[in-house]
Parts: sequence; C-alpha cells; structure tokens
Amino acid sequence: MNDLILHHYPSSPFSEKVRLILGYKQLAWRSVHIPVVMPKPDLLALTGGYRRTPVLQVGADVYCDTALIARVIDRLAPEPPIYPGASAGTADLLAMWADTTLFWTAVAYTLQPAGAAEVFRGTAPEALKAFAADRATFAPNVRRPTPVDAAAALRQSLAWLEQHLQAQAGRGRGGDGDPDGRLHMVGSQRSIADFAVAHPLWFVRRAPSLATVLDDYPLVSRWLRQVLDLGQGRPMRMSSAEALAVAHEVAAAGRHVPVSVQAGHGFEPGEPVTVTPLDYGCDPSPGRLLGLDDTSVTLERLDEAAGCVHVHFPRMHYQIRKASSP
Ligand SMILES: N[C@@H](CCC(=O)N[C@@H](CS)C(=O)NCC(=O)O)C(=O)O
Repeated sequence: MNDLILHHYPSSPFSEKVRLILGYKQLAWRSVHIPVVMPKPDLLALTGGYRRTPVLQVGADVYCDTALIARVIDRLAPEPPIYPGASAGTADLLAMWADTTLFWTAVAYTLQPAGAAEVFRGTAPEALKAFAADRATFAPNVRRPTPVDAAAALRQSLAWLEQHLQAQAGRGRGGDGDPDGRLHMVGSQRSIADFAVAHPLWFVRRAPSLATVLDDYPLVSRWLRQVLDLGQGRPMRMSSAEALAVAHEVAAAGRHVPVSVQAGHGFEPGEPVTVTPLDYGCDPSPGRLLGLDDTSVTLERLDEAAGCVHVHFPRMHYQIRKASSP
C-alpha cells in the first residue's frame, strides 16, 4: 500500500476527525502541515482549486473531504471497521448532522470573543488579521449564529447526545454493549459517528473556559475522553515538496486507483468539468471526468509540480458542471 499522506494543520477540527480514525486503526501516516489560510500553492497543485482541510493523498490519488477520506482509509485498512455492519446507515446519518449542524454550532460557540482569546493565545496580530480576512469570505452563505444562539444550540445538541448515550449505555447492560464500559455513538463498536461527533467537541475543548459546558453532560464527557484517548496513530512529518514528488513519481508510473463513469449520471467520460463544494469554500477544481457514480466523482488533472493526478470528491454536497468551452 502507498503511504497515506494527510495534508492538514493541527488546529483543524475536520483533520482531527481523520487523525482519530488513523489512531483507532493504529496506522502509520505521513503528516504534511499546510497553511491555515490562503494561499496554499502546494495543496492546490494537488487538488486544482479545492482549498479545504484536510486532504488525503495516496500516491497520485488525491481525496478531498473527510466524508470520502474516511471511506478510503477504511477501504485501505479495513480493521477495525468504522462502518460496521447493520449500524453503518445510522452512523452515516448521525455523522452528517455532526459534520454540518454540530460543527458550525461548535465553531460559533468556541470563537465568541472569550473563546477566541484562548484559541488564538500567542498568535501574532498579523496572523490573526490574515485569519479573519481569509475566513470572512470562506463561508458567505453560512449565516453565523450569535454567541447566545450558539450556546443554546450547543446545549440542546449535548442534551440530545446525553440522552442518546443513556439509551446506548442501557442497551450495553442488556448484553450487546461493550463489557469494558466503553460508550459508542451507534451500535456496540466505534463507527464514523464517533469520529464525526468528536471533532466539533474537541474544538470546544480548545477554549477551556467555555468547555466547562461539557461538564453538565457526564456521559458525553466520558464518551469524548474515550474517543480522544484513541490518539492519532503514528504520524511522520513530510514536506509538501516531498509529497508533490511522490505524486509525480507514482503518476509517471501510471499507478492510479481504477475508476469509471457510470452511465445515466448526466456526464460523459473524458469531458471537461469542474467540481465545486456546494456549501462553503466554493473554489472549483477543473479537470477531465474520469469517474462518477452516486458516491464519488473523480477528475484527472495535469499539474507541472504534481504530474497527472486523479482528484476524488464525494458526490453528495458537490456540484459538477460542464467546463465552459475555451
Ligand atoms: N466537508 C468538509 C469540511 C472541511 C472543513 O470545513 N475544513 C475546515 C477546517 S476544519 C477548512 O477547510 N477551513 C478553511 C481552510 O483550512 O482553509 C470535510 O468534511 O472535509
């Protein structure tokens, strides 16, 4: 198996979701730290436009969005599974709520002035200014909750999760739970739902004075400690230049994951298209359509630094458009 190369930065919640999955699976991986704000030239050499964090690279295949990244890691390292059997559908549904509603709630709550002071302690004023300017245009369609909106929504979410974990723990005593007192979001093993619900709450914990809200929800707090204790696997630092060299070498050898365009999905194999996130960070990635079905879309693009890379996105929450003729 080619090395897993994660392009990320330490303070990114969605990156933490992936790092915890790598920890759960006890995997070794290459860690490339990318800039927190634009420009990100080496990342865009791989993705062609997509700027969000994290991105997973496996040789000359580049995977955008943690919804797809988690699937790919699970395919490459199936044990222990994170989409276990009969619970997988429920886990995906819960994960989607956590990655959207819970994530934006946690961000708004944590980055209210008192929390921002803690999260950004020690950050140089110029970096802070650059961050504010970058994020001001990053999610123009997301209407931000005020701190009181966010606090109410977070408490409501935590109450739901507490009640849910109470039911889960009750089922555990009934026999199908974990005998070691481990709590799980869905079923009786870890799943994508655990990692998706954990990362927004991990972000809340970055502002200790605001994270005391978690203390009112003992089962959520216990469950969160258990998930965060899974660690991050075995990261080894790699430079972005080294990562681009890997892509170039693997691409030159023509080693890509096979994909195909299924008929009836509105696009023809080989046609020039753009793929753009529908929600925020809406930078289009152009390329030639190589793969398409209900779960993912794949582009081929030629880049001077990265070579011929295949860039994969989840199908859901992404827009595919025919590229306008030159
Ligand atoms: N749906 C995406 C969301 C990713 C996301 O929102 N990432 C944040 C960081 S946690 C981001 O891209 N922030 C701006 C940036 O890093 O440039 C996923 O699951 O990967």
